[in-house]
Amino acid sequence: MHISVEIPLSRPHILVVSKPPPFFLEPLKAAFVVHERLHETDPAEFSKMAPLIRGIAGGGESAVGAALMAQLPALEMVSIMGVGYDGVDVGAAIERQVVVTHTPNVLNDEVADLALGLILSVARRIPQADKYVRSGRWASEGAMPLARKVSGARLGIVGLGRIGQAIADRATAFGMSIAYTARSAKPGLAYPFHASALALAAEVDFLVIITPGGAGTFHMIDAQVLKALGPRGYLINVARGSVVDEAALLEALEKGTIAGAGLDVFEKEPHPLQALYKLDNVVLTPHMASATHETRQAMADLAVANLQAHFSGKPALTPIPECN
Ligand code: NAP
Ligand code: 8YV
Repeated sequence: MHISVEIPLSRPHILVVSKPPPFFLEPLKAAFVVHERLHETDPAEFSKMAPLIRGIAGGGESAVGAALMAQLPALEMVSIMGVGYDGVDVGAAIERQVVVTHTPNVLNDEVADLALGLILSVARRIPQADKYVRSGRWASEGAMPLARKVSGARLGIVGLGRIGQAIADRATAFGMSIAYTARSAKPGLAYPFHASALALAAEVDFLVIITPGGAGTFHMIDAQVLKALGPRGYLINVARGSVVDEAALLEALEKGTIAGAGLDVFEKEPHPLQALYKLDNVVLTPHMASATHETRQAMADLAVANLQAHFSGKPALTPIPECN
């Protein structure tokens, strides 16, 4: 028996391109006619519905390319639940006058907290210490080898934007000295500016990466930068895997060119280089810097609010800078 479902014309049709958590999907379904990954699950049905689709909702890692947009003649907006939007072909969106939005600021604290967590974890060897206790080595072998002090150390921040500044605030409370690099110096901030990641790396103990991904930052952290960071230096990446040359990083970690690394993001997710798993001087987390109930809820709320604003005739709340 064929059941035909009547689709209300008044509610805008939205294509969801990620696997959204319920607290993102449910409000979307309440406000819009949602086609959940229809382009992947049922291409024939998708080609029938495509002319109706006016919005795309996705996550920070979603790919929204020119080819997908070209199939959606009524597309008006792309709402990303995440601050990074390097999977979106922004040029193609702008050419078609499609507004792209993201979720800045609501995750600054969370990502900065994890950056500090990774610094502490890798320097104080917290994951190894946990294993040391559980495996009985404390009882059988005595105290663990000594670790590295974080308070008072020199921190370099690559990308002193919204999250970079939240990292600097936390590091200040740890008595760390702070220096940074970005595309341009920030006249309102007292921290010393270095013109490149290479120059900055040579001056610090911990180098934290918190720039956007994409072509502008691809492999900005290469073998030369790691060499400048040196055998007592640690690399922390909470930005995007593409910013770091992962093969060069692996070699630096294996040879002791740098002391260690704390990594939340990888070139091919969810498949970090397997050789990293064997190393004792890295702490690995699964791209989870914003992953708490509170922050993911705030991100989902903002991503939905952007769609609602646009489709009720108001300006989007947080368009990406290129669409402003
Ligand atoms: P933001 O406020 O736009 O700050 C980005 C900073 O990066 C700015 O200081 C910018 O310099 C700098 N930058 C950009 N391109 C650069 C380049 N080619 N060379 C040197 N510096 C460059 O962004 P945000 O909100 O802090 O977020 C930063 C990024 O963090 C996001 O784009 C995302 O990729 C990543 N992120 C990761 C997670 C995670 O789960 N691990 C979570 C959230 C965000 P100027 O100020 O001079 O332009
Ligand atoms: C999330 C992120 O992994 O905001 C970003 O740029 O990388 C993270 O917050 C993701 O985007 C959630 O959709």
